[in-house]
Amino acid sequence: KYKGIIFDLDGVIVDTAKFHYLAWRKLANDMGFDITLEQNEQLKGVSRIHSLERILGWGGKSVSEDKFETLMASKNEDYLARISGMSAEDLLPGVKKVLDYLYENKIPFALGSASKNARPILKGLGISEWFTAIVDGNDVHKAKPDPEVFLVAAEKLALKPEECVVFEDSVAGIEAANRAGMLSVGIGDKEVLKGADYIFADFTEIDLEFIKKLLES
Ligand code: B16
Ligand code: MG
Repeated sequence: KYKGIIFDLDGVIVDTAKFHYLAWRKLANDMGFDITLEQNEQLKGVSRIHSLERILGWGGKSVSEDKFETLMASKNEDYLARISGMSAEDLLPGVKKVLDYLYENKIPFALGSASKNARPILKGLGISEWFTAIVDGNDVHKAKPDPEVFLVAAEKLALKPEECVVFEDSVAGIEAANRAGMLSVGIGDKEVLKGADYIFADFTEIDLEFIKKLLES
C-alpha cells in the first residue's frame, strides 16, 4: 500500500528546469560552444558538479579546479537572478490541486530534489510548511540516479521505500526512484521517461482519482 509521496522540485513543482538550461547554455556559449535541448535532458536531476563536468566534456574543455569552482558559482548566480521573484503563481499548473488534496487528507509528502537551492525556492512559492520533510542537494552525498535522496526522504516520512510514490521529470530521477524500490511517476515526455511506471505530460493530466487509487492500492 502506498502511504506517502515524494516530489522532485525542478520540472515537477516549478518550471525552473528551463532557467537551469538557459544559465548552463550561457556558460557554454561564453566558452565558445553550445548545448542542445537533447543534451539538457541528460542534465535534469543531475547535481551541479556533475552537470558542469558533463557540459565541459561535451565542449571538449578542461579547466583548473579553481576555474571549475568559479564557473559553478557564476552559473548559480545567473540562475538565481533568473528565478528571483518567484511566487505562488509560479507553481506548475495542476500541482496546487494535488498538494492541497494531500495536505487536507493528512497524507505525508516530502521533497526529494538534487538542487541546493530547493529551500529558498519552496519558501518563495509559499509552500515550505506543507512538506513533512525536505531533502535536497545539501542533505545527500550521492546524486541521482543514485537512490539516496529518495531513501532519505522515505526515512524522514517514516515510510518504507515500497510505500512511496515518486513524481519526477528527469531520466536520472526515474532511475533513482526505480532503484529505491518506489513507484515512479514521470512528468514529461513519454519517449524520454519510458522507464517510469506511469507517465503524464504534466499535472493537469493527473486527476485526483489517480492519486486516491494509488493510496488505496
Ligand atoms: P542546483 P531537481 C535538479 O533539481 C535539477 O533538475 C538539475 O538541473 C540541477 O542541476 C540540480 O537540481 C542542481 O541544482 O544547481 O540548484 O543545486 O530536478 O532534482 O529538483
Ligand atoms: Mg527535476
